[in-house]
Amino acid sequence: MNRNVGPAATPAHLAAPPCFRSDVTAKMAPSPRRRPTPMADDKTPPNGGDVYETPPEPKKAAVDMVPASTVAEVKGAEIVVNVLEQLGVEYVFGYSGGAILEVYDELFKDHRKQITLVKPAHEQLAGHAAQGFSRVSGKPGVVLVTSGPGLTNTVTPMADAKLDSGAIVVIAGQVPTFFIGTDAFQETDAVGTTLPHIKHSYQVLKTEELARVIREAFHLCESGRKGPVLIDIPKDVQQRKAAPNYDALLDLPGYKPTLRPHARQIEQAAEAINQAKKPLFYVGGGVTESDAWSELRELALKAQIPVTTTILGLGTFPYPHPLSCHFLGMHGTVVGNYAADRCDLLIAVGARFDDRVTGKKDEFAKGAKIIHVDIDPAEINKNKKADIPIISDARTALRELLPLVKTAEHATWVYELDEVAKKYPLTYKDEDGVIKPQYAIQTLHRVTEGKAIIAPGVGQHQMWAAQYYPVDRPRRFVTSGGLGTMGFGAPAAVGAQFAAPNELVIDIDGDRSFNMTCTAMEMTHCYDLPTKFFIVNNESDGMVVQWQDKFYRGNYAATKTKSPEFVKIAEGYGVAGRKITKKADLAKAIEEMITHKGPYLLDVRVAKADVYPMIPSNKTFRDIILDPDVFRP
Ligand SMILES: Cc1cc2nc3c(=O)[nH]c(=O)nc-3n(C[C@H](O)[C@H](O)[C@H](O)COP(=O)(O)OP(=O)(O)OC[C@H]3O[C@@H](n4cnc5c(N)ncnc54)[C@H](O)[C@@H]3O)c2cc1C
Ligand SMILES: Cc1ncc(C[n+]2csc(CCOP(=O)(O)OP(=O)(O)O)c2C)c(N)n1
Ligand SMILES: [Mg+2]
Repeated sequence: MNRNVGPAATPAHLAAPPCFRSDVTAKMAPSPRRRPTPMADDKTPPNGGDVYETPPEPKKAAVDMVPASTVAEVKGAEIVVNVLEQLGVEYVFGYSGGAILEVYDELFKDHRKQITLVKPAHEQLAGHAAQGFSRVSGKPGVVLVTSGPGLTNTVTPMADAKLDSGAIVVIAGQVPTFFIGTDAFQETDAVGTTLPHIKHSYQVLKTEELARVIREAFHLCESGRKGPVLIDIPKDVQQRKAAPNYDALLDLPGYKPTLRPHARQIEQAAEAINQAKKPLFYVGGGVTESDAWSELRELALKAQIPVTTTILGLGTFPYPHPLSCHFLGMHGTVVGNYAADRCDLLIAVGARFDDRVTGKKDEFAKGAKIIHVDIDPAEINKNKKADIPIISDARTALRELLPLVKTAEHATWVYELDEVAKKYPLTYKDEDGVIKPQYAIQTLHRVTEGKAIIAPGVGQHQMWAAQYYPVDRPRRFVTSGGLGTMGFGAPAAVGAQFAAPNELVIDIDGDRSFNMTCTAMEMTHCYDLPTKFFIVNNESDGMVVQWQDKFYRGNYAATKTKSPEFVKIAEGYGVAGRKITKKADLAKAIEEMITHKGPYLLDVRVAKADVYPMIPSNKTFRDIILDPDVFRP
């Protein structure tokens, strides 16, 4: 906190940079990953194909039917809730406290029927639940917290959403403007604290600005490359009255996501695809978020182009399928990684060449020409040089490619990959007498017929879930990829359940991940949700144990932990449950779990195992480690 700013300071002297204050025209803060638009060649015009996305018209609220000048003044808190209603918000995930009490009070007035507040045990859970909701529904998830600890507890979900391009809007209370800078009770510099972890943030210093700022925040959150947006609202701004202007124009001159590709780049890409002998689609979260999966399928089938996805792109292409190589990367399939290694054209769509995918960057897809379709220019050439960059929404780019790409067979290439897939399938050595974790997830997949929405924690179980619980549609594998946040699964599953109330939603969790956020069970009980918690319990931080075995002489520093009795904890939260130690009991127990009407926890005690295949960090496809119990050297 800046101690030079005394109590007498006016808001204009605050430490926050002007672009984050609502009393000046909002401008995009330069994101660390925002860089100039790269060009395919010097003939490409700047901002090739640039299209300004017109912000959606706000829905009219009853109060909005009369001109702003004649509208009675109302409290800021009322404006906040009115705008949320106008934007169609149905769920808000949050926890109350002094600095946000005004908004909570308004939200709970008798006439308010539209928005349900979902209250978890901790603000971190609110953030992950909002992300789970957003991933499954495609709409922004909304978080409402108090200042100080309420806000700081949401930093992890914001960082998580930032790395995975998740759409959450966090509305936080702040101490009154006249206390800002005084180390007041529960004061934190919300904008400063969260700066690296958000797409954009606001501190609203004038009640008159609230309506515009909230609408702008939602627009920023869900347009272009999605991402978390923070709105910090001092208490007196919530309390003061102003005439709401719900129709105020959004003023974002510096924010113009490029949604349509440049025609020349599309032509170049189509030509490269038509000439390629070994093309490969490498698709990620951008295809999920732009809902481009039907265009992807159409194009892949038309030109017989094999597809591999990242774990954030799971479900964008069906698996199993003759053209599917499932997912690639550190724990991806042999065939997915082989395909990336041997292709002559890599068509990356909405994927960001993350190191968990590429390993050693210089060696990744070394012999291939690269087409890179991404909505964020900063991603182009960031990790891997693109021969043909296409800055565009994935769906639009694929649509425009479709008529230009010729029907093709690529039979030799597809056959080659099929042979590799047959020779090196995803497999493990099963054993009687113990439950192998892979077997547990495979059995879950079989009994549920692969129909569930999955939200894993982080660790080995997450990778096995990706491998052995294939989903046939996007938005059904909700995971923390970039930040790898243990504890994500349980609250994200609850958020996903709100988005899909009639679907089977399962948190496939690790014992240690679940232990971090198992209080999420409280929400299932309080809001009458049927969410299931499937704990792959190896009584350890299994993923870390695996690394300690491989790289730290098996020195299990702080990674073996006796598990709590999760069934007893579940009981305390009103959640039914059962512990399974025998393989023979597993399938029946899963059936019991899914037929049970309410929430249910299955604590499955599994044997120690390693995740294979594995390409160690910063290594190449040639360094891939296969399961020694299956593929004997
Ligand atoms: C223990 C652990 C192990 C992991 N191992 C693997 C692994 O083996 N394989 C793997 O794949 N991942 C793995 N991950 C996840 C990994 O860390 C990354 O999160 C993931 O690979 C990134 O996926 P993505 O490239 O699809 O990127 P995302 O983070 O989903 O980024 C999406 C990209 O698409 C762009 N985009 C967004 N919207 C649009 C749009 N509308 N149109 C066009 N572009 C758009 C964005 O700008 C961005 O570049 C692991 C994670 C953990 C925790
Ligand atoms: C919040 C957080 N702390 C630490 C880590 C580092 N980490 C990654 S996986 C893992 C162990 C996960 O254990 P568990 O949830 O039981 O899953 P398992 O690997 O055993 O399947 C740890 C500690 C992390 N990703 N997130
Ligand atoms: Mg574990």
